[in-house]
Amino acid sequence: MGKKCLITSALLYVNGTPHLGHVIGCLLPADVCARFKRLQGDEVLFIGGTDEHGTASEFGALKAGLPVEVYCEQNHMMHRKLYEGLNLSMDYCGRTSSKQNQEIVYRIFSALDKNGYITEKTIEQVYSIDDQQFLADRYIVGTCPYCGYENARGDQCEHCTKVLDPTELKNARSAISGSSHLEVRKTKHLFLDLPKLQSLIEKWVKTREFMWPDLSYTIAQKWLKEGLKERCITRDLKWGFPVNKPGYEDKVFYVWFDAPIGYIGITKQWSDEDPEHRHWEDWWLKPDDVTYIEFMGKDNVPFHSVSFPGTLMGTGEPWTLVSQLKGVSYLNFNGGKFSKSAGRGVFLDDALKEFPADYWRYWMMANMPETSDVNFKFDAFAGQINKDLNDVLGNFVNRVMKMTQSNFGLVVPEGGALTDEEKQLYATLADLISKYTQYMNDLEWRKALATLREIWVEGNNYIARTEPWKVAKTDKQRAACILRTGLNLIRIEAILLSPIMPTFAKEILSLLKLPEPTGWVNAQDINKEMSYLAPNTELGEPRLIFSKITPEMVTSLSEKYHENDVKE
Ligand code: B3M
Ligand code: ZN
Repeated sequence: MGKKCLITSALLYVNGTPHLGHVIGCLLPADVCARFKRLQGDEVLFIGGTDEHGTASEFGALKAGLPVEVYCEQNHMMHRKLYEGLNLSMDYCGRTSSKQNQEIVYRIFSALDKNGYITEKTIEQVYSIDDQQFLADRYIVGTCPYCGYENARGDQCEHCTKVLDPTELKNARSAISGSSHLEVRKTKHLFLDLPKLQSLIEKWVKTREFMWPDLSYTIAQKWLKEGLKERCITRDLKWGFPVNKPGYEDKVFYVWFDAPIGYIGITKQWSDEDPEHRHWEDWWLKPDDVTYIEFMGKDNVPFHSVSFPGTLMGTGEPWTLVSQLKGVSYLNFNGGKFSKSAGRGVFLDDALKEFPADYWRYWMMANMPETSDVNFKFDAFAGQINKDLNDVLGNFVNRVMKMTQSNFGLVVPEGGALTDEEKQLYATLADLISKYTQYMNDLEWRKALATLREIWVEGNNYIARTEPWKVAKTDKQRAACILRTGLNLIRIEAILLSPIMPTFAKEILSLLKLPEPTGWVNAQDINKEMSYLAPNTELGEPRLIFSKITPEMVTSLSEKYHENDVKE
């Protein structure tokens, strides 16, 4: 086995259906990375799951009329099914509410407390007498003092976007029961002393300067420059882990405290299923053995680059800290955020009904919002699928297969020596493959995909230049060499594509009667790679792999998903 590589995708809130924005931000790039690293021979552990605690789940359960445990369990299963539909190769999909996570949360909290990084403070908070509970800011609704919107939330008015304090709202009421029987009460809470951890965190972040992409590093620096503030890590709620400290038994840990620790808790869930072979400590407490890569949307970067590492460092134990941290901007729909309540966007359940998972996977990886937000449009989606996958890649595969079949039957043609034409192609391929591999390693997705397309274009150009359909009439040997070269290139293209489009890559390989790939392509050894398929090896029957998305489909999808509806 190669190096140990731990990969985590942000844990999505269990309430609500995942949408394309979630997929692009964390689930998909984490999966592509995991598949790529496995092919490179690394020992990969890909961990994901659902983030379950907090008011959002309590509220969701209430609306669904279910006990919160049942609600979370059902939604967790729903997420799991969709992840399978998207073909995610997670080694374990767990839950932040698991008993294993509770164990790790207690262990980490106790160490922080013992080391003097936990402080106590009394704060004022809105209490709903009818709901018999304190309300988080966003669960207090009322009229916005700035724009008059009647359903403004206590933390922010969705209508005019002003950030609010719940005490500013007029006609304030509980979003849970609608009751306006509210009062401000004093309550004692625990805080993580981030100011005390600041210099430790700063020193560590500095070591990541050349490992994290700019976007992540800049966000971390911005937070550190502003100066870290103490962060409240407990809540007056019922749904969460009860705080393991005398005097706080009726409170639970804040969802953002136990969520990132969930990566460890979920690894322990995985490990507990087969304790003889799996040891979660090998991944989390032997940092020198492990490279740890995290994926998330940019709003989650501060928690992962600053507070979570700070939490782990404060314990004084040698926890594995993130090596590469990939945060990306947003995917928007019709110019705004995806929102189920506003009926805006394409949610994963629908997406998987409209097109094969791999079409989505390809488009999203090729259009990753790495530098700025990206807007989803069905016509652009269709345009790219039709051009890149059908006209370029699919066309190459199909032409080479068909010409081989008609001139030589269903076998790899024999004969013909390599010419300068092939030698030049090999050199170009070696260069592009090593670039592509480097971009994949650096998590530079757009550049990686652009390079992959260059490889496809090279293939087409080679066939256009060498004209095997003409040559076959006069020089069978030469045609054999060209088509054998083409067939070997199909194999390479399929392997390079497989982290991104695993199902279609497998289909393409099946045309060559080859199994799923088990290793990456070695650019240094291009001669060997390009002669993998020996003369006379049997081939499968040619068939079209990709299909086009018609303009009529685009129009109907655009209408169905209200892509261009005018917003109020
Ligand atoms: N649940 C936010 C989100 O779903 C949050 C991520 C937690 S990662 C540990 O976008
Ligand atoms: Zn407002």
